[in-house]
Amino acid sequence: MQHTIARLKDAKMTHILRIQSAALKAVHDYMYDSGVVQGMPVILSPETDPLNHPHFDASVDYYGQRLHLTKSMILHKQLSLLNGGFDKIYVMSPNVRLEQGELGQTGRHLFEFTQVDIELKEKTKTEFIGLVDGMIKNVFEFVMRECAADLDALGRKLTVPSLPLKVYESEELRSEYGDDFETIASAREADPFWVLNFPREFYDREDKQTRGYYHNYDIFWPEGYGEALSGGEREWEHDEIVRKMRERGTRMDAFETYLDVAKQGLIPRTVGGGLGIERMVRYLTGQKHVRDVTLFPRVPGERIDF
Ligand code: ASN
Repeated sequence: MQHTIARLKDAKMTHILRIQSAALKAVHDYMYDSGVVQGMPVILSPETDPLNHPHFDASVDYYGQRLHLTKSMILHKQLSLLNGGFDKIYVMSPNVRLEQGELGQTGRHLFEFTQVDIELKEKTKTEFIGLVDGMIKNVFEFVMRECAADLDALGRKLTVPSLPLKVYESEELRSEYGDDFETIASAREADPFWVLNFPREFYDREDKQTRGYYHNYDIFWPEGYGEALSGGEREWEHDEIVRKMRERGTRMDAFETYLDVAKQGLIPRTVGGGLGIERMVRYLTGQKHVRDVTLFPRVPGERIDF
């Protein structure tokens, strides 16, 4: 409990929260000006992102139905674009991912966090990259203008990234730096940068001609801060989705409605991604761990006292 009290009383937290507020205002204003409508978060659902990596179950039984805490709103974002009246949506989406304890050390993981989750209909990854480049620039400009005193108090110097942010192929970085290319490139770059093609989830579109090439991407923060956003163009064809679920051993009965919509050929063709808010604030404020920018941090493997 003493840790929690000390963190809540820490003057540093005031600067961090002011910077976070400015960053979030810049995100909302940019989205509004770009015609992206805001949806509300889903917290419990029979269907959620399966996450293609080991983690613990976080679900409850409610009136005989198994409901999962949201791991990401990917599937809901996609289906929300069935509406013909808008073609861009974002959600400030809380996610619960009961990660294994080792991830508590990365500085980037909380088992409860929030992402700005964005999805665009009938757009390409190039258009998504352009939109997010602009959002990041807007955040830096606004935070640097509004929060100069807070940044000073934290001893943090920022520079507005030059656009377009650099884009690398993951293979290109792997051949230059080896398997740990994410860490090495993040430590070497001066501005945030994009990396394309990470074989990952069933919903990220795999190239039909060049099997194994994924039309997806991550953004990395520089100075060794690591992953900031992940996303991609999405699969929309039922048979491709089923094939990839089988490859990953995904339980198809946990995606009944999604697969039903896919079978009817109704999954919209979309592209999107989610940017971790705590990770962005950690970078902007120059803190060591996402726990340092969070009032009530949930760090993998650690007991929560409040
Ligand atoms: N938000 C991510 C996306 O849009 C998914 C995730 O967080 N796993 O691709």
